[in-house]
Amino acid sequence: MSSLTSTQSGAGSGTREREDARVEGPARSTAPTVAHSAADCLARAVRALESLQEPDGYWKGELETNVTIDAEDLLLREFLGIRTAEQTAETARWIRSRQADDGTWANFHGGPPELSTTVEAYIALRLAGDEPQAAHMASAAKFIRASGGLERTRVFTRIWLALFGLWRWEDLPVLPPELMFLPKWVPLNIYDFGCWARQTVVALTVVGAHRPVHELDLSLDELRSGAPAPLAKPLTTWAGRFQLLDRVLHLYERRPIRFLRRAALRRAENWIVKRQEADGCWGGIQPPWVYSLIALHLQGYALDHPVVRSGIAGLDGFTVNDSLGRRLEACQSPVWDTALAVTALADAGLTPDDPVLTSAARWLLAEEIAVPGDWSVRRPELAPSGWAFEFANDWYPDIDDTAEVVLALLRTTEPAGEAISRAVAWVEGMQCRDGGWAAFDVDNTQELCRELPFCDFGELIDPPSADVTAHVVEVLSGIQGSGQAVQRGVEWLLAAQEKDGSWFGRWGSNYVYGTGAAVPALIAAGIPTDHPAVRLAVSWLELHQNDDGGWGEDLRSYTDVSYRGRGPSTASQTAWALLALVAAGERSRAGARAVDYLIDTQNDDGSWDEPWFTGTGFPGDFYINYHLYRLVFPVMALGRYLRALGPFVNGETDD
Ligand code: R19
Repeated sequence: MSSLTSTQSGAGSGTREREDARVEGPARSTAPTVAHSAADCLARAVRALESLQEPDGYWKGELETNVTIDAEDLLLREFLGIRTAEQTAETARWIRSRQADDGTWANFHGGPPELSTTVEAYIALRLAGDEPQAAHMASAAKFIRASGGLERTRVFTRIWLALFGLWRWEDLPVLPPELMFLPKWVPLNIYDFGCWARQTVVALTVVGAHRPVHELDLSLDELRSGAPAPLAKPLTTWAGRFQLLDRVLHLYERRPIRFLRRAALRRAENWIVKRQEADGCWGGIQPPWVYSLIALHLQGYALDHPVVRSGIAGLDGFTVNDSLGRRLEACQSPVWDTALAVTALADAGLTPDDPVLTSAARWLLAEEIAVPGDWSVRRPELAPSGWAFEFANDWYPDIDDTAEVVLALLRTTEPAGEAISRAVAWVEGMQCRDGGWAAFDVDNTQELCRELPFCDFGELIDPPSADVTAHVVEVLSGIQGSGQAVQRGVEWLLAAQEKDGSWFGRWGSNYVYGTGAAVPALIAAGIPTDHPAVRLAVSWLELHQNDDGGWGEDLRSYTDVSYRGRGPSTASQTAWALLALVAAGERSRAGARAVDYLIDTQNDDGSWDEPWFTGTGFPGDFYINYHLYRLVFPVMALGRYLRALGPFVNGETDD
């Protein structure tokens, strides 16, 4: 740890300007130069963040996930017959670069080997010409067989195998397109699924009805373990009953009612076509995009059909190509990144009329959604508004982004009153019946979706979460007339607090994220800093601070309680904890040590290294490394820390 603590020199200097940091002597090229103070550290980080703003006013950090996405990109291209040698070589290079020494692939940095991801990566490398005898392939195959082989992979992986004749369609769960006919009040209708799963499921009902096989010139026998299908679950469980239903559906699949099947496929096809976005994507995320392209192609849409053409072309906009190889972003986060960057820079002391902030606000205002989406199925009377996470995703604005965008708009002088009013009304209208907020839909809580044999990967529903509810409570607390919605939200949050004082993080990892969101929200809503819930949260954070002064939480915390609040320190997670401590009015050593951690670990370029994934797509199954988190959250936290210390500078600190 640096001998100069932030409170001694940073707060003592009382500076919070954006001017060039005071750097003693020339920057050393070997070891990073440690900032002299919190203010210095912040100034460097602010410059780094400002330098990443795009000319149009937005920010967009890379959204890193795992090689499943890259492998499936090659498989999609192979299936459609558009795979090129160059794409294949470049993607293969990236996939090989992510392989662990033991030959496996994980779903997140430092994570355990993951069977389905390893299988998909292996197939992609076989497409690229890597021979099973090669050492890196043989070690992957050994792991795959030892983990149960192809027989134990997730359903999505086996669907890909079936598409290439490497698995029998008969041995996959059935999800018939007739699902499209279930009205919205019947359990398991498509609107019971979270929107990401809904779009994926609709496309896959079409694919499953066609049962296409595109033979490959390779067998994967080296990946089979010979393991029998898992034993049937008892009929006393929903899983068991759905397995029985699945057997019935397999019989139906042999001779579906022709006119019904045709009408169902037509309905699914129209549903999909209607939801394609301006940039060619579906829902802004890879799974529905890829399966929708395959579904439409099977329905007779040729490669030069405008829908298919723009769908394929749009993938280029999600492709990163650099010295490490070619990879695909599973999703893109420009709206989210921009909202967070604006708030962070405002916290760091940029004035509300700073062109950096006003240009970002103008870009955000142009992204407001003006049309109804799937959310309006449950809220037909509610006027459209809100923001999506991505560049183009008008069908699926989300409440989390909308809350963060409004928080950002409130920090600039750019006139935004009308957009803010529309957004606030929309968010209030999207409150769930229990008082919480989910990401995309109202009361999307049908847990039976999770029991379908088809659904063994990812989250299937979108119930309210502490992090989204906290962001909404935080923004609505500053809005006149939102008192009742806020009060119900606060009650929801207080009830959702874990016994140990933390909150679960649904979209960020994990309890540090949830707690870092909930505490500032409760304080914004007027809960006093000496409230027992706040005190308990502070003690939980202090108890989980690492010796280096930072916080970190391993993603295994989603599946193993012993990892809760534990893991190597990262810049973003340290910042989340610091945000909570500052909001709670803490002046203990913990905050100063957190600042020291950030000072000590900052790079010369003002940012931080963060190979660890701190974002969550689906607890347990899918994780995200948001490349801007390492910068926006430290800027936000350091800015607030220095501001909170403002009245105390030149004097008393705990050091
Ligand atoms: C907060 C803002 N958020 C509320 C929005 C976060 C968006 C995160 C990006 C999500 O990207 C995805 C989404 C879905 C999938 C899937 C998937 C898995 C199972 C089924 Br069924 C359907 C889809 C796989 O990868 C994804 C990536 C931060």
